[in-house]
Order: sequence, then C-alpha cells, then structure tokens
Amino acid sequence: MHSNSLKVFDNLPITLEPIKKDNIDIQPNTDFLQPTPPANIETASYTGQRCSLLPSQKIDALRQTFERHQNDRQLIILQDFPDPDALSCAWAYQLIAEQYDIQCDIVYAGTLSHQENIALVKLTGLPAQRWTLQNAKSKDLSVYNGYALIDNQGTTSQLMPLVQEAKIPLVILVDHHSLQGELKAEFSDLRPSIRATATIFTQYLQAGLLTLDSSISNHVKCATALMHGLRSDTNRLMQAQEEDFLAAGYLSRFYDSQLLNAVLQANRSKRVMDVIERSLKNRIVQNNFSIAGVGYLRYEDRDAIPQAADFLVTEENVHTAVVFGIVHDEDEELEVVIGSLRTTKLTLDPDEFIKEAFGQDSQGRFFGGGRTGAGGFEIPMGFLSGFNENSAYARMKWEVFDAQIKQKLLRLVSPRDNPIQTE
Ligand SMILES: [Mn+2]
Repeated sequence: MHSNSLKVFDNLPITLEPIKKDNIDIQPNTDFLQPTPPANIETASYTGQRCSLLPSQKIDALRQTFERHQNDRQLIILQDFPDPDALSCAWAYQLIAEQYDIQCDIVYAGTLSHQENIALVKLTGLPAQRWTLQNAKSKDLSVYNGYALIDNQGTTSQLMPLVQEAKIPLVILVDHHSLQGELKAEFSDLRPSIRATATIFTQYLQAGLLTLDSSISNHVKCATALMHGLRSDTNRLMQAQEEDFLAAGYLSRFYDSQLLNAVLQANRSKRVMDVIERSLKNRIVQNNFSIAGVGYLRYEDRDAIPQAADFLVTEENVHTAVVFGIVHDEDEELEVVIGSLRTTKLTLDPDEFIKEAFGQDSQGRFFGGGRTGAGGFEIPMGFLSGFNENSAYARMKWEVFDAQIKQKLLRLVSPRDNPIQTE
C-alpha cells in the first residue's frame, strides 16, 4: 500500500497560531464518532460549466488577486515535510503565477523524507527548495511582496514566525484541512470537504487559470505531479469523490503515466522496513485499534511512522492504527514524540480524535490534528531531550512516554478499562 497516501498532517502539531478552546473537557468523549458534517455549500453549487464545481465568482476573485500582484515576488510556504499534494499544487501555483509575471519560490523547512516524495521531486524536476530555519534566517525576506500557503494553514511550518516577523502579507491560502486558526488572506479557498488540494488546483486549471499544453514538458510534469498528489491524498482514489474523479479525468489528458509509474516504484529503505517491523512487533490491538510505539528514530526517518501506520491499518479487524516514536534531530538537539493515525472507519474524525486524546499545550495549541482518514501529532520533549548516551536513561524515558501516550489513547479507545487507572 502506498504509504504516503495519507501523510499530510503528520507534521501538524506545533501550532503557531494558537487555537484557543475555553473548556477542556477531560471526560472521555465520543463526539469524534459522529458522522462528518455535509459538504460545504460552496462546493456543491454547480455553475454553467459541467465539469467545474467551482463558483465562477471564486475564480474571478482568484484571477483578480493575481492581477493585483503583477510583477510581485512571492514565497510559497509548504509544511515542513511536504507531501505530493502540497508539492504538486505549489508547482501549479507557480506556473499560474508566472503568467502574471509573479516570481515564486517554493520553500519548506524540514525534509523530503518519503522515498516517493524524493522520487517525485527528482524525476519531475519540481522546483521546491529546502530552507532550514538556519539558512532562512540569512535570507533577505524583504524581496518578497507576499506569500501563499498551499495545502496547509501555516501551523505545520517552522518558517511562519520569520515570515510574520518580516511582515510579509498572506496573499493566497488554499487548503483542504480542517480550519486551524484565524489566518486572514487576501484570497482564501478552504474546502475541508475536498479530498486533495490537487483537486482544487485542477479545478483552477480547468476554469482557465492556466491552459495546459501537452507539448510543454513542464505542463506534462506538473499534471503528473498533480495526479500523484490527488491519488496519494485519496488513498489511490479509493476515498475520492466526484470532484476528485473529475479532476483526475481532466489531468488524464495531460499526465505522463510512465513518469507516474516511475515515481510510484520508489522502494522503501531498509530503515523504513525496520520501523515497520518494530511497529508490527510492538502493536497492541484493542477494540479494533492497533497501537504501536516504535522507540527512537532519526529525523530523516520520521516518515517511516506514517508508513508503519498505513501498514498496521491493513490488518483484519483493525480499523484504526496509531504509530508513534521519539524522533531526534541531532542538528537542533531536539527530541519530539511524533505519531500518525490512519483510519478506515468513516465515522471516526481523526482531527477530533487527536485533539481529544492529546489536548493542548500551556499556550492553548493542540498537539495535532487531521483530515479525512488521517491524523498526526507532535509533542516536544523540551527539557527531557537528549542524554541518550546513557542507555538506562534513554530506555526509561521511552517507557514513560510510551505508557503516557497509550494511556491517553486507550482512554478514548476503551473508556471503561484503562489499564493503568489509579482510582
Ligand atoms: Mn493534502
């Protein structure tokens, strides 16, 4: 199974824009088992064009936004660990913007840690740049007149504080994750009912924001990247809905199936296989939830966590898998607990489940969230980071975090028999 299919929000957590919630309900809560609300009205309203489910006013507003920013230079900020959906849409945005003489730099602060993402970028020549926090600080941000957030709302990028400090205005926000906070953009298109941001961008292309041409190599490659993004955010179209299929149908006229196949053939590294093995060995299955702690991982291997969750959720009688581990970033001397959730249970909302399970930090920021079928969390270890050369300490630390995360999850999985209850 293609593991990166649902990995987007794995990087979620260290929310920069605090999302405040007044009452923190500490009772076991089963609200997350409620069915998802109906699709928003905007996406349901048909316009003249048969194939576009997009209101024409939205397209006009987007076009006017680009017109107002002619000759600008913009940053396109992706989540720290960008996935195919984000990467492909950023590219489509860049190609659309070029027509208005807007020059865009696509940047992310983390790494491309999934083999398919590396293959996508290499094989298509996708123009994304890695800006670590260190080298971002040395950049002259005053050359940028604006920035765009694509497939994220700024809560998953370490670059946000820098951009906000530099007072660069948020021009365009396009995303399909649940609303993360109150960000004001000149133009925003937030549609949580859509399965992939690639679907939204394909609708823009279809509506004429960029006329794809099969004789232009970059157009073919971008269409291929969008097809990959759309497939990977919809679990290979298995969770796709009408709009996604229509978008895929449109892309099928331009994409290169052999190139897509080459991207999908990327193999898992041995280290990823080892993490999957650990998750299998350590998993506990309770009430159709499979939960596994995988211990310590290197920063570059963090993507093994969602891949392991993708794998565990395929076991019979399992509808939801949660895999977590302690990821250490040697450069920054930081340790973070990172976890991924995958579910095939339609009535389980990963965003609510994660928020309910782990709550918020002292500043009111949630440790994670999600979207249809997938969620993720990150819990910084702060003061407890490091000193793992002492193996007894490292083991003890892991055991404490492992037990605590399991307690928090099991409280929701089987509210009445928490194994470590003290009362
Ligand atoms: Mn996405």
